[in-house]
Amino acid sequence: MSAAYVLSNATVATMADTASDYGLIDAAAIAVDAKGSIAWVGPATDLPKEYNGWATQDVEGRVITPALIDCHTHIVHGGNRALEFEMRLNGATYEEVSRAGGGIVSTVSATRDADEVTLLASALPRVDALIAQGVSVIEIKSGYGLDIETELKMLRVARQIAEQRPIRISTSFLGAHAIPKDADADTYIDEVCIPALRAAHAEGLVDMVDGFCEGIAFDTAQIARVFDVAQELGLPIKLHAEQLSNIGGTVLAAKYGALSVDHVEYANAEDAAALGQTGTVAVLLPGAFYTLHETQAPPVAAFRKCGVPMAVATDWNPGSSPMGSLLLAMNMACTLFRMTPAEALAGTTRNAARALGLTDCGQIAPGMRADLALWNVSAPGELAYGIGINPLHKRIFKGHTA
Ligand code: DI6
Ligand code: FE
Repeated sequence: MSAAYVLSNATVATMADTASDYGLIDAAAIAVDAKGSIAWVGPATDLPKEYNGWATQDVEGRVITPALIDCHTHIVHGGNRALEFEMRLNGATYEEVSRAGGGIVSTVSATRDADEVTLLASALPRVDALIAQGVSVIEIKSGYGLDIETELKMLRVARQIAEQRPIRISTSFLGAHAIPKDADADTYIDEVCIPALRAAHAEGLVDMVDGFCEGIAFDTAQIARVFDVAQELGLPIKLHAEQLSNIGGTVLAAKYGALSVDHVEYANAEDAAALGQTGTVAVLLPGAFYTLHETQAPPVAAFRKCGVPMAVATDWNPGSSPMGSLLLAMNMACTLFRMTPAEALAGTTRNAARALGLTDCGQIAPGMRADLALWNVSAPGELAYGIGINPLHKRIFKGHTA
């Protein structure tokens, strides 16, 4: 347990629900209590007397934001797909690579072949790269096992990461990610995916349930069967939807009160309206858009109009988004999708927390965890502006510099 302290002389982007844009406070102070929570934030001149006795750290005018949250990753996986990258650049499409037995299925073999120690050892440098950019929460999906044993193995490794590093991990069961080679999709859902979900849940390995609703993966009826079990188990859901085509995944997910729908390049105005009604977050993944040479951008203007909260994540995976920088994802969300820098930062803080169902982080406000990022920039808009620049000064995790 750390002692209580006050960070002073800061430019704070609170990203609070109640604030517009960044919720900027100049010449601000943040009081962090001994339990690692934020006790107070505001202009330093208004600091209540009760905090006067707390140790003060002058942050020399730096910008402080909530620590970042990467709300969509597949960082536990075996092998890599550099060969597939070359195939695509020689003319093959993502669907062709997938139908030729490449794509997700090739990562499945590599993940099945790797033991827990190997998987953990390959995931930790990815985690470290995100921590070095001020990330405090990472969502990690299963989905490269496609058998009961390997799905559980991936999730166990995801849980172990939080024991090895100062990071919070949220897990998503993504058994419905791809159809195993030579398998029938319906049989796979009923005989492998759903039993794997039940087993993983029984071991406490599942925080959320995800799926890939797409022509090359599972249709809405198959995904609905998985979601019914998620509901029965009391688990929140999210969905990879409308990434390559529109087959109704977004509307289905909204019906189930999903936390988020992810990718959504092919979502339309009706989809945006459905999300607006349920408060479901649209998670935008510019790394996959970029890697796949996609040209259809997600309907950001419609999301704005319908009040759909937007998040931004790396989708770090070996196929469609081998992207190890959340700051770069923010930059690309602005340049490729026309998000504003303030929306991009909300997308990796407040709205990313919401996409994970977390209510104690992603904003600088009393009662929230003191998960903070201190940046060597003079304004928060610089975070999305730089391309491949990491201006992190230091990260604070639950009150501790780490
Ligand atoms: N959509 C994606 O972009 C990733 N998964 C998904 O459902 C791709 C994963 C991969 O290609 O390995
Ligand atoms: Fe994904």
